[in-house]
Amino acid sequence: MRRCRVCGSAIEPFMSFGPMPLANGFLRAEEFASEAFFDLEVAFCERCAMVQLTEPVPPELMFHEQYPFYTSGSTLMTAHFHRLAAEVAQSLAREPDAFVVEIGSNDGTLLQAFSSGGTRHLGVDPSRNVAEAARAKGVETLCRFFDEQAAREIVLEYGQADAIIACNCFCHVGDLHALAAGIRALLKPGGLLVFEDPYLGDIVRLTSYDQIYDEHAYYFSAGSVSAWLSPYGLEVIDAQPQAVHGGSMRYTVARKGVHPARAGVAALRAEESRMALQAPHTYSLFRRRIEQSREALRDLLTRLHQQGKRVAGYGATSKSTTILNYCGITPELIEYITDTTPLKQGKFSPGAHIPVRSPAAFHFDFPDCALLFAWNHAEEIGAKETAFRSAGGKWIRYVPRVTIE
Ligand code: DWN
Ligand code: ZN
Repeated sequence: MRRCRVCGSAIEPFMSFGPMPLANGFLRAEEFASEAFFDLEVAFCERCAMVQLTEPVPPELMFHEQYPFYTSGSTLMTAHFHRLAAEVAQSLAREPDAFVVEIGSNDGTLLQAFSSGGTRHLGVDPSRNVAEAARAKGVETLCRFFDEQAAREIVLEYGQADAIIACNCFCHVGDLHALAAGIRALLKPGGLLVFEDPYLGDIVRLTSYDQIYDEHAYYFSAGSVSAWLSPYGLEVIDAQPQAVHGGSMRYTVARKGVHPARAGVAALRAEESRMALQAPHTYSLFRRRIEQSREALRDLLTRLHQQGKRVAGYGATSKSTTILNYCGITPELIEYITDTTPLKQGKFSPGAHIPVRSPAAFHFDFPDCALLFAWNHAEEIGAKETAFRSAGGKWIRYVPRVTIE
């Protein structure tokens, strides 16, 4: 029997995607034979409401010295993180010698705003290549996984933190108890934790099931976050929806009773009741919509192939690994995927083995259609790919439903 990794209750998966490779396991042809696969199954806990993977993949396999995702790859995301940094900096304006820690600091995109202003800061990230990119920007970075032990060592060297920030990080941490114990140890009594992750309500509403992959071990809601943090003496005091990454939630957390809760928390809890995020039938319906979305996408790609149309993927995202493998999309249906990340170019996509090429290949000879795997960056990509549209190119999207236009 499987157990909820937050509250220990028995859980059953509501959806199985079958065997999946590492979402960011871009590989060379000579590595195909040794590629590892893991069962991707997702469950809802009726007691604490946490939606979670049933079999988390060992973190060292996912986060290492060749982690191919760089936060700075999107201009709009960079601007988003600079705005968040400015907000946190403002809240710390009266703190003498404030200390800010970012967990999952990647290439230092957010902390750079603090380092350039001379604020005491520390990034923590287990992936060596991105940690080194951050250091090269002047961002002080500790290259390791964050847990209670790491927190205690940071406190010994720097003292407790006035603010802890984590963006698109906590949902990646398999052991949420080690994480919460670390936060409790690191946060100053009056300090604030601000974290954001893809929001379960948006994933269910938009059927954006491609957010479900090995690195995302949890899909948070206000209800499940409160159930997780409460035993550690922590409470959510604000929740603000964010448009980024196809719908994220920014939670502000403090020690219980230290700061008053703001209106955002009650509003979100009411919205979660309205959406029935605490009810198991919501997830059976979600599964049915996922299956329908798969059929619609396969039908469209098969039809385009029969018509002799050339289709390329746009953005070799982690999310695309779920789509490609769950929908059984082969290099016959998608010729290649274009992506700006040098670490992915010249390799093949995990599992489906579709070649990844630079944007130059896309611009040199536009395909008839582009399947937008990086749909969460549609605004930024649409603005720079106007020539593709002018040449008659069509975008295929699958969130919130399969369309071609
Ligand atoms: O949670 C996570 C998020 C924050 O980032 C991680 N688990 C891993 C990663 O997920 P992802 O790979 O799904 O993220 P993105 O931001 O949707 O990836 C965009 C991809 O598209 C990158 O490989 C860069 C590429 N790209 C591009 O080729 N042209 C992106 C933009 C904006 C572009 O114009
Ligand atoms: Zn639970």
